Amino acid sequence: MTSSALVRTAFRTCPLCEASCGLEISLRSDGNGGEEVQRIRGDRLDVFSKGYICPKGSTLKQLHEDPDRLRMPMVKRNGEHVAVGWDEAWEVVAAGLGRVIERSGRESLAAYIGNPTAHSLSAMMFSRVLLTGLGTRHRFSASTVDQMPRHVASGHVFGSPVAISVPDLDRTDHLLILGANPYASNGSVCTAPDFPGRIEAIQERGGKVVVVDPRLTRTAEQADQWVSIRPGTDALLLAAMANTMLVEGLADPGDHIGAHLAGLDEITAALEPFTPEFAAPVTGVDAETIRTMARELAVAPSAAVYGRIGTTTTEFGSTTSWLIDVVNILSGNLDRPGGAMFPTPVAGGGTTRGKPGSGRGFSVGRGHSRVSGHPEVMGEYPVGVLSEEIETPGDGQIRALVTLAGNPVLSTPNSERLAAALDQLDFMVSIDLYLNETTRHADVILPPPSQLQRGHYDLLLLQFAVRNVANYSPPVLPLDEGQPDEWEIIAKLTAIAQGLGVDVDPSVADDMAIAGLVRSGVKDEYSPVGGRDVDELLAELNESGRRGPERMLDFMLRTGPFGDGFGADPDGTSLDDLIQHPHGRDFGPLVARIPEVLRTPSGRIELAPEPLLADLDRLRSSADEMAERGLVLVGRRHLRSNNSWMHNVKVLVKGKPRCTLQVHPDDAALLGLVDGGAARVTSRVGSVQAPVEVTEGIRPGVVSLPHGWGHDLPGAQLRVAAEHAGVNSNVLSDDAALDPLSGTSVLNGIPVTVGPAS
Ligand SMILES: Nc1nc2c(c(=O)[nH]1)N[C@H]1C(S)=C(S)[C@@H](COP(=O)(O)OP(=O)(O)OC[C@H]3O[C@@H](n4cnc5c(=O)[nH]c(N)nc54)[C@H](O)[C@@H]3O)O[C@H]1N2
Ligand SMILES: Nc1nc2c(c(=O)[nH]1)N[C@H]1C(S)=C(S)[C@@H](COP(=O)(O)OP(=O)(O)OC[C@H]3O[C@@H](n4cnc5c(=O)[nH]c(N)nc54)[C@H](O)[C@@H]3O)O[C@H]1N2
Ligand code: SF4
Ligand SMILES: [Mo]
Repeated sequence: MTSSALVRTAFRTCPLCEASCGLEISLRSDGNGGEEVQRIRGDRLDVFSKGYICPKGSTLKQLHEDPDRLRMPMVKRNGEHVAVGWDEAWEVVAAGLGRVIERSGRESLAAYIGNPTAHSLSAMMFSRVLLTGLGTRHRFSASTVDQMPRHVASGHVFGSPVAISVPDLDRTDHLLILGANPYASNGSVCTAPDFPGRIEAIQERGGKVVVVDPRLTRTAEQADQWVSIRPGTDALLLAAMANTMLVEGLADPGDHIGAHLAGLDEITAALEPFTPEFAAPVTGVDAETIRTMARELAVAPSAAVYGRIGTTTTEFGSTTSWLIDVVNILSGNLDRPGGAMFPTPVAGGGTTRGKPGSGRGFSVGRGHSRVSGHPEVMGEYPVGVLSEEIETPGDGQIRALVTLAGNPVLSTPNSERLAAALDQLDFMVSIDLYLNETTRHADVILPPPSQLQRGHYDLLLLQFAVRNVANYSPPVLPLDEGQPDEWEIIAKLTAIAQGLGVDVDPSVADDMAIAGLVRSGVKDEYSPVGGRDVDELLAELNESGRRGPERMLDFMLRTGPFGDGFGADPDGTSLDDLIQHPHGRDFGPLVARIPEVLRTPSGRIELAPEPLLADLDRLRSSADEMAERGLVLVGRRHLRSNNSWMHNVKVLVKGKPRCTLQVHPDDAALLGLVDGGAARVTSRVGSVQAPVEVTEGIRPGVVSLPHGWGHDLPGAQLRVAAEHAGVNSNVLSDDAALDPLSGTSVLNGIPVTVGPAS
């Protein structure tokens, strides 16, 4: 057999973005008794993605083989990172954390959980273990530079922060997209492989697609209508659309919703001032366009409103997310085919556990951040306050930080301040694949295995999928000699932080976690295993010999809405069942879930929750000031990027530089900028220099820089990325600017001044 002979084909869900495409991976012999990846392409038989793949999917091979990807722990000695063995790394971690806990207490520990946590089964399952084990309230994550406003709105309206409706893409007749560009991002908080194809299918069946965005994106180009909006003003646009429906008698939530709805009168009154004429000068969208958008949405046979990053990372992020629900409800489109529907996640999620139809509801503020007093939201604080919590002396000052799959130095606001703050820490440990802009500050970096060396199930993202599907992928390649699995690293770090010493077996934390999971299932009288014997269930789970995330997943699948219920439904699913289905299992289109999905104390949809209603006053009184704003900065994404961390893959970064400042020709003339020249962009907190790209595809008064660049910082080890460094747009985003309801940073609509670079 030659070294290139095909050995086998493996199937795996791509973990790189939220689209969850199925991959077909051909493996050949590596000539040393092992296997290597020959080729990756879309899996045509995948029940959800049907062969779709984007240019990033095939780079799992390059990521696995990247010489810069860490294979050994790194310890910082005299300012330089050196590779060490695992035992030695654990010693340094135990000493470092131990010292800080002894001197300053557990409240001086902090954790930052980054985005790829959502794309790793290990990290999803064990980040909770870590956060509980650290025993600190200083918890931060990428959620507060992302989707937290969506959770807050859903929490208030439906009673659970994960009761999030998604557009029923495959059946809708009318799709209104605000602040999302799925042709670049492949969709977010709406899991839909080949999102572009699903948009085109709406048009092919005679439907209409409208895109609201300050930039003429590829999605807007494909759409039937582009509505160019002034950044940060979507809440006003939506309020005026809702106002139109109410005033013109077009508002009809439908019989299926009506009986379960509270707050219709309150919202009708509260929206009265938000006429299209009021919204027009602020949004830059004329009143007649707003009215037409509202009418078309209300009369379409079915319609759905969908908003993402351009709506959440703004100063009215929560209110905008809420108004999306309001418009979906008033137009009669919530919870019906072709409208905005709630998925039924196969591996039981927050909306399929506990008593159906009502619950404790949602609240925030179980604590406040020490320095600025921002309320806790979903157990965490705004990442925008991380720097001040490190810098400000006093009780509870952060002295040690754990990062898990995060790169906050590039991804969170006022980056230069954060980078300086990280240097003041007594100890920092990062679980990460790379020595990058953030982990260069760490005393220890603990590398997980590559994506291809881990099992996978999209536990989080399948909760937001446009079909009810399930797909498990076993590891494609074995672990390297001596390499712990990602969950073992997290579990061991947790145990060490708890003072259990460096010799602790990660299985201890794992066994505790699975027992806790089973106990909570047994305690839930609505679970198929409610009231059953914990030990008996554990014994049955253990028959497979599984541990770690796979054992937990098996339990969640079996007790989920399609599960075998440990005997209750012999035809139901389980991890064994999914292993028998390497292309996934399809449990069909979304189904109506009101009222059972609700978790509000009233058992109703709370259309007019108090905190959001109150925020309408802030919106109204900000309108004049918003209308007068000068030049503002927004972000953007590119299909070949993935936040900050895939710029070390050559095939993705080759070609002309993509980290450019987009400027409208009118502004370019006014500001003295030329295409290909350099601009200086300055905000309240920072200043960067970027190459200018003059384009008609952006609204006058708006400039755009993508985030996740700026790979020229000393101490990182990203050889390819360093040659395509770009600039970090988050040097400009203001850590003090946030949506007060969710603590989410304002990353779009940042006031800036721009001129030629001197
Ligand atoms: N290729 C690629 N895919 C990705 C990622 C990536 O970095 N690269 N990141 C992943 C992640 S973590 C996420 S959260 C998702 C995000 O997914 P999307 O939300 O689709 O992200 P973007 O492509 O940035 O689209 C946001 C759009 O909002 C517009 N916008 C900015 N300000 C405003 C505003 O005030 N109002 C309106 N209406 N629009 C505005 C921007 O011009 C931009 O076109 O993408 C995921 N997928
Ligand atoms: N200006 C501006 N800023 C933004 C945004 C924007 O639109 N505009 N978008 C925001 C959004 S939506 C998000 S989600 C955040 C992302 O913010 P972060 O999550 O902080 O940053 P990422 O760039 O995703 O970096 C991920 C890190 O995880 C590591 N990593 C990758 N895979 C794994 C893995 O499997 N395990 C482990 N342990 N580590 C891994 C990478 O090496 C990298 O260090 O950025 C936000 N920042
Ligand atoms: S769209 Fe997302 S999930 Fe699909 S191949 Fe590309 S990166 Fe992977
Ligand atoms: Mo994100």
